[in-house]
Amino acid sequence: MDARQMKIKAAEAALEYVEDGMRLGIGTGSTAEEFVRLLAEKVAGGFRIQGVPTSERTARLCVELGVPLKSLDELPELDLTIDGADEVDPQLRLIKGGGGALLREKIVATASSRMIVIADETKVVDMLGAFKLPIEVNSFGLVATRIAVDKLAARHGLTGDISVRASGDGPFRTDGGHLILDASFGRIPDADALARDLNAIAGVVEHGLFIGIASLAIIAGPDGARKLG
Ligand code: ABF
Repeated sequence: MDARQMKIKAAEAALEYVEDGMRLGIGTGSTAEEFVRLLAEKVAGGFRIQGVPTSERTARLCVELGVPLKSLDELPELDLTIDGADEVDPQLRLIKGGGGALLREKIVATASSRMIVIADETKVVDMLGAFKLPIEVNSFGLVATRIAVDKLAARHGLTGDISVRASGDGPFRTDGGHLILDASFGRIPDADALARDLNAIAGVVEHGLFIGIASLAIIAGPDGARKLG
């Protein structure tokens, strides 16, 4: 089974949790896109859901495939969010944001009664951190924010490069117009404390540590999909 087939397996399993009439947060990334394709087939078959996308990219795909969308302001309380992740640990802590959508993903996920992660088995880790931690920052005061993040990392015993994510010949900009720092911290022994401390830095808009948000992860491997959590 190749990577795409594994993503489809995880997406198929997640679809089992989607009930007719649900208010659904819809995630970003290639695994979430497989979920959207399957969801669109259910909608074409008469399934009534209302979706809230976590990125402009996801919104475009949903419109293209006929998945009905609302804004989060129109649907501020969601039943379920289905989204991908870059890393998943045994306590269902996540690193997300490789696709640059972490702020809206976290806003939508935390507006939902439940969040289910869909991922292939390459995302499962014993400890978060091999994947660079995305930190969404305001462009105002970027240098000061980067110094504050560096100092915070040192207090947590973390070292490693912290670089501004690039796109083409300039900095990457999120849907919200912010920049992203990718921090190569390596293994993060206390992700909960790091998440709390990052939130205290004024220039940090959001970070990719999703702690206590996912209630289930559906992990697909060569032998099919399994549940974590
Ligand atoms: C998105 O899913 C991002 O937070 C994360 O980076 C991405 C994972 O992408 P993929 O499913 O393509 O591996 O929600």
